[in-house]
Amino acid sequence: MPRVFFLNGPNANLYGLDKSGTYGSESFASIQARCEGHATQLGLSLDFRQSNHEGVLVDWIQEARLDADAIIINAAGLTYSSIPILDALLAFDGPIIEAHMSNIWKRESFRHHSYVSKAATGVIAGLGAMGYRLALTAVAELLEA
Ligand code: DHK
Repeated sequence: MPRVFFLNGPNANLYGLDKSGTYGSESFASIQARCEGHATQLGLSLDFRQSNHEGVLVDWIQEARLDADAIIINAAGLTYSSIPILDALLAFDGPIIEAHMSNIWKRESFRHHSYVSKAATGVIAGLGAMGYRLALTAVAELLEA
């Protein structure tokens, strides 16, 4: 069964609690559970993780080189600053989907430049948690191709 790492960056654990409402009302735990259900339907083994720490995310991306066939990543605020995350992603051979809950291009200009995009196979943004499930579908199809 193909193995997918779904890596979430800083503050993703606050989805559903964020008072701005930018990320909707669904909790991170519920989003994770729905992704796990969708992955099962697609025949994917999903490892869904979140960290507030850049180095932990780099370690997980390096782990994926040995243990995963594809990566889905929402590096959250680190998307716009982290060359270490970019370098780790560039060392990964399989498909990489960059996912964002919000449409980052509709937001502040500092969110318009993504380092993650330089390594991503494709980008999904602005569709909330549905985009996460679409990312899983994309990975399933890319791994079949
Ligand atoms: C999530 C975050 O935490 C922000 O820092 C990004 C991203 C956008 C999202 O839309 O999922 O700018």
